Amino acid sequence: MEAKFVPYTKEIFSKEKTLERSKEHSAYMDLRRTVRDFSTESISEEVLENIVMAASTSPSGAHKQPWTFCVVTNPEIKSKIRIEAEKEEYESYNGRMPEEWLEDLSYLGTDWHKPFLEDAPALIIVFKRSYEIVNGKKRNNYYVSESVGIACDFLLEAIHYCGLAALTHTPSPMNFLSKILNRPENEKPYLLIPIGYLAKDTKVPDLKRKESSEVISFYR
Ligand code: IYR
Repeated sequence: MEAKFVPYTKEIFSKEKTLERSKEHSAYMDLRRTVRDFSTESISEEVLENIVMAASTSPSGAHKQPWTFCVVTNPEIKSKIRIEAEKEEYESYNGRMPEEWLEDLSYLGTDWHKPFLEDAPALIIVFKRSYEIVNGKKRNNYYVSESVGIACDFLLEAIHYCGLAALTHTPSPMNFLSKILNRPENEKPYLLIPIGYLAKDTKVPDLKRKESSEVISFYR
């Protein structure tokens, strides 16, 4: 395909405004928390679609957009997912995860029970597509994990912006999702994201984020 460029511009702010916006945005992002308690209040399909389309604006290797977002609101499918996830998680919490891992998780208070998989009005299951079939032939995608990871980040930010909450859930292993959702061979489950409004009286772990000095090294 021949390169074709089109004009592009976006709003430019003064230095002061740039600083103000950087502070505002950082504080706003700091308000996002991972939650595990969702209200059963529904979310419209239009909202869900807009959130996914925001995620799909993410950059990707060779602009292949190597992702599929399965949006599950069907209660029977959610139940099936919960049953299979809990089977795997039961095994993980009872022998598959080493002591050190369980110790690192203990402050989260998690166990193999996953009620949020039914309570949350929607589950977004993100699949990564390692290749495409074009005219009967395999065509590679590139930097698939990085691309899909960034798209999930956009998804989480869109969810936060709408006043909704989410959990980045990775039942392990996740192959059961491919079966339940009948996904093609070129797709592998990447992340399961329950999304919804906060349940009343939601509590989150009292965690602290790292200081800037712990996460940034400036090379001036
Ligand atoms: N997947 C399990 C365990 C778990 C692992 C990590 I790393 C977490 O940050 C949280 C949980 C579960 O969902 O309970």
